[in-house]
Amino acid sequence: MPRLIDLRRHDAVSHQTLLDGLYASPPQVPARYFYDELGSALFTAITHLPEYYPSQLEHEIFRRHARAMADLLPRKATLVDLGAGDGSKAGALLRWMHPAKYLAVDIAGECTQRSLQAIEADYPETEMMVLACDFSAGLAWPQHWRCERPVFFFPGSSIGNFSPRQARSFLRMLCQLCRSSPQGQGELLLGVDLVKEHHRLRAAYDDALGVTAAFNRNLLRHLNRVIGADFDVDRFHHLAVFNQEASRIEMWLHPDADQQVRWQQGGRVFHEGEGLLTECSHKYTTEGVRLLLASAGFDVQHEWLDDSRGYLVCHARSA
Ligand code: AVI
Repeated sequence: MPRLIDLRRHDAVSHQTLLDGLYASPPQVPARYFYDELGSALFTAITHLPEYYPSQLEHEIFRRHARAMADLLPRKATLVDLGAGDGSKAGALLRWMHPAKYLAVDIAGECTQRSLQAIEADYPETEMMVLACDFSAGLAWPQHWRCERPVFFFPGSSIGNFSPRQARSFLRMLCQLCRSSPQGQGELLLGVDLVKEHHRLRAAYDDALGVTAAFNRNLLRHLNRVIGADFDVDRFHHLAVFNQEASRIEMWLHPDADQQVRWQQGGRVFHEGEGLLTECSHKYTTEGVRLLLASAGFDVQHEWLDDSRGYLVCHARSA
């Protein structure tokens, strides 16, 4: 069973960020609250939906090019999979790359650990470990851990869930970790969803089966548990809009009428017409990705696009 190191912070600080967001105007909730057990399962279901093209396009790129990518990466590397989930996205790389270590980082560490247990035997030359943490708030190595030849793997266009400014600081932080590795250098493989026809973007976040709607509304159930709130989940509906100015999909939960919601030591009215912002998913241009990486201290080495030019995988090296 891969070792699990738990660096999650169940502290007052992350709680306070959540409460500040709930009192803000418009109210908002950090996207990490999507991912309880059910939320993680619903997200996996989303990645199988025909409308959710990012997974399909990225999969196509890795299916075609994983071997070439692996050839470009250092031998005996440490593959650091950010938001590893069940480890399936890293599968194609693991197969060709044979890294010395595979460090799967995920907030739902136990789910990841269970998934890795099932595949561990297929990669006997790779030591597997799980780091349970909310890496969006920062990433630190476990004590005494030496990260040799780091290759950060950040697929799934999760970079899009940061604002452009947060994305830059996050990538800068990765670049610093590369520079502070024993070799003074490291690599990044980044998957990014690109701007495309609006109807296609919207459909990906508002699918016909309502799986994304369930994923969004499940966040309220999760809040009911973590802060003892009494959101009436049935009274909130899912909305996905493309904000062209900010080049991002926004997911909202709108109450069907004014809703008084209480939680431990607080509460507020969520007004009809005033939604709760649950997620932003920024969509980039190829040029935008290059600029972002350069501003964070990375040099782009290679780029791979799918046939429709809707999704980009970038290989960059810390400068
Ligand atoms: C995890 N992240 C990249 C997904 C996205 O596309 O922004 C989360 C998601 N939300 C709704 N569908 C998928």
